[in-house]
Amino acid sequence: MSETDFSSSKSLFLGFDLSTQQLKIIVTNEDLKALKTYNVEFDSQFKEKYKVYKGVITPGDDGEIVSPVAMWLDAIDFLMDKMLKDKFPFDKVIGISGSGQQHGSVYWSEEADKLLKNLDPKKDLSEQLQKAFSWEMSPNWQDHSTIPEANAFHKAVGGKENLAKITGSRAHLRFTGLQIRKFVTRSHQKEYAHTSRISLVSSFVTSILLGKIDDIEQSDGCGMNLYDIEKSQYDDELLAVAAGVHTTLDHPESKQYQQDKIEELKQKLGKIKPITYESSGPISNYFTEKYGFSSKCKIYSFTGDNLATILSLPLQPNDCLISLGTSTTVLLITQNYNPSSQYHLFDHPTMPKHYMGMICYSNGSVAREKIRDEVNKKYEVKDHTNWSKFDEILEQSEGKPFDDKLGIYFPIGEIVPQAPAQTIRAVLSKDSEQYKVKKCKLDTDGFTVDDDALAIVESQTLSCRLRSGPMLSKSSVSQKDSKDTKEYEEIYDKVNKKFGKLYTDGKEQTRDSLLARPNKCYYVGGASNNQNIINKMGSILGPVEGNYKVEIPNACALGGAYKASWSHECETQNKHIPYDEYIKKLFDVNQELESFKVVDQWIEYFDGVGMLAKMEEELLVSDD
Ligand code: XUL
Repeated sequence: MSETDFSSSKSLFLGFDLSTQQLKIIVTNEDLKALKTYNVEFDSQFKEKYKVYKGVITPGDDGEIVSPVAMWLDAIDFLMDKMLKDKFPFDKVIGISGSGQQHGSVYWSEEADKLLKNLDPKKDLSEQLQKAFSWEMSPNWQDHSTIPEANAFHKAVGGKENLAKITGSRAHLRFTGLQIRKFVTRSHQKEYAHTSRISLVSSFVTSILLGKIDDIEQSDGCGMNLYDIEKSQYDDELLAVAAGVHTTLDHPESKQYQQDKIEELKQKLGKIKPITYESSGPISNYFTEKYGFSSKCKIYSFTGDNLATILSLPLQPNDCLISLGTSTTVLLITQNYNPSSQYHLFDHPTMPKHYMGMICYSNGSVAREKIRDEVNKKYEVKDHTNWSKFDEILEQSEGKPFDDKLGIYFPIGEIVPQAPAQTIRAVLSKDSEQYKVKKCKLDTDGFTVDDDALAIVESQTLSCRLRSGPMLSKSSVSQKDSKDTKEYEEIYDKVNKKFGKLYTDGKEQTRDSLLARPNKCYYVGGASNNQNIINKMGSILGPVEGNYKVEIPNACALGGAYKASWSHECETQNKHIPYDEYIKKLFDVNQELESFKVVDQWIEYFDGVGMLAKMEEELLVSDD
């Protein structure tokens, strides 16, 4: 891309994405048009210097996975140098925002403030900030060295459901609070004493850009297991756990000592920056002098990568973004704070009083591919990676009633529901109005390999439906179309009569959660290119406003750039512009969203809903 592409734009915005394996910067203009993406891969540039593999270091065999902080500093300089060589017009940039991998933490030393303030543009960041960290590493989200800490967090508040109620998530090994407890009590006691502040990866990058330590952004702060989402403040009991001074776990020497340690951690974490469009300040001299940024260029708070992803689309309440990669991830927007240990809720990064729900499944495409291989074996298709036969089975089922056969396929242990690797199949038998979910084996009760192909797509989708229901805002359907309410009421009664009360992850599915329908469903990632798979998913999920297939290759970086331009516009108009309205303009004009029609079988699939809920009760479960 040549200079002229930038020259036709009056002002530019940058969206950063500091992820595990690379740093990316996307450039957008005042019309939200993405003009260019720059990136640096850590392994290809810094393998020698930092000894990383896929961006991380695994020091031992205790599950510890870390990234060198100095490598990220080198990446910032490297990428900006690259832009400079490309004659990128830094002076046109008026706003920067972005995303960082979630949960990772950076430990600043007592000298950090001074060093950040006095950065010399003639030198590199990593060289000057060598002494700015009390620990030179940052725990990565793949770290799983904190099992004792997870137990401690659950114990402190009476279990995982209670922790999810307070913080939006049960204890996850990667969550910052657990990492901090390990740092304080097990791995780095001395370094903790010399830690002036703790940043998340997102606030670490803004601190560098601002030349001063920035506060943690509220929505990313929900990934710590420390922040009480409903009260919008840190939870003192959880801070006590993280600081290693919890009354029953750690038996601190006195109440005063405990209080002092909680306060100390609060100071190190600093304030949580509330959801806002207001900038955190101008970019620092280091960047204006070294690269030619304008001193008017403003830094807006960065957020977590999943949170930035939802900013790349005009998502409204009850919209779902379903990412079909190796794993399946569902991201949705809701105004309903209904937490569960099986999913995550975060504050929404731009829409106050809205939340982002996130469900992460480990069994996604690999599980489907295993069945595809079996189907190909049966039909003697030589190329086992060919999807034609699998697709044909799905295509033939289109619009046909649910066939009362379902399977749960977990070739690897599953996160949601938390369960070890296993496969179960079942048929729904109806003898004189009595419905029974009867477990069966392959090639018994008429269950064939072909049925597996359909059943895996159905059960994966039904699981999303069962678990997103409680998160979607109440009565999303009945508010939209009151004439349907009676019909839906009857459906609910029927389901109740057939299956009795339904439970998901130990919680009763209410009338509202079962009848909640998504507004729009967006499909992204590898398997969203398989039209048969997403047709089936769409017909089961039954979004009232339709199904869309989207391709957003740099979603997190783009979400960051959009956040910067939205913030800038709000600041210019001096008012909060609803985020979805602001970026919707782009999609209205460009019609970039590809909608597709499906046969809506939301009602018919209530039998599938009932079946899956009953089958999940029979799953082998794994402990925490
Ligand atoms: C989310 C999570 C990952 C990282 C990836 O909870 O841990 O998606 O954010 O960068």
